[in-house]
Amino acid sequence: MGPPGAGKGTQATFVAQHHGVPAISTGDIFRANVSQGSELGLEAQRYMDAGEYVPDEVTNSMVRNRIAEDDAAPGFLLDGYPRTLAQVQELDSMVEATGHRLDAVVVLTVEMDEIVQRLLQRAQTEGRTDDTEDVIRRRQELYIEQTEPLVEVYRERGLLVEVNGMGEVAEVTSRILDALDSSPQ
Ligand code: B4P
Repeated sequence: MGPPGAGKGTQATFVAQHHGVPAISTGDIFRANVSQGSELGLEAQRYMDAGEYVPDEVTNSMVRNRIAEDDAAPGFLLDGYPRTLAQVQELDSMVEATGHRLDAVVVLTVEMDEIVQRLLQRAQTEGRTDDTEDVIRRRQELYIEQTEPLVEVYRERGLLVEVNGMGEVAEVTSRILDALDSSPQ
């Protein structure tokens, strides 16, 4: 977890590789569907372009299907999911149904100025349609309203691993791997 631009997608790839499990990114799956022009993509695009969350029913059923695939059987890392309380509840039921358990929830903390700088830089290099100043602001608001409260939910469950997301990418990866190694789960 972490606000938009905290480095979730960047770090998920390295951490998943290290643990030999797939990184399942809801944002990436939505973007792949958008570029394929699928029905899911057409539905997701209007929300993403406005900086809004894609509705829970759509997101939940997509994740449910993805984690049922063979490569996720040994375990998986979720990037950008859950983002709402309804998604937390759905994830609990998916985890139980598949015989998995949640080992840890990593939250990346990054200063707001740095986040805006990273996303505006990405706008120039990747041209993502949701990296404009207005949409970035809306995505930050939604994170604070809907996703930040989940940090406390996972803290109470003893699953939270807070990691400083400032600094070089490789430095942050080492911090995450060390924190996971020393987490009690
Ligand atoms: P995401 O794809 O998750 O987009 P994001 O929050 O911006 O994170 P991302 O992973 O791309 O960025 P990162 O921080 O790695 O979601 C996009 C949209 O999809 C959402 O707004 C929503 O509409 C929809 N969606 C996704 N999941 C959903 C869900 N569960 N429910 C409902 N809707 C959902 O990196 C940002 C930039 O910083 C990159 O350019 C990177 O290169 C750079 N960077 C990273 N680490 C850095 C470092 N240490 N130093 C310098 N730069 C760094």
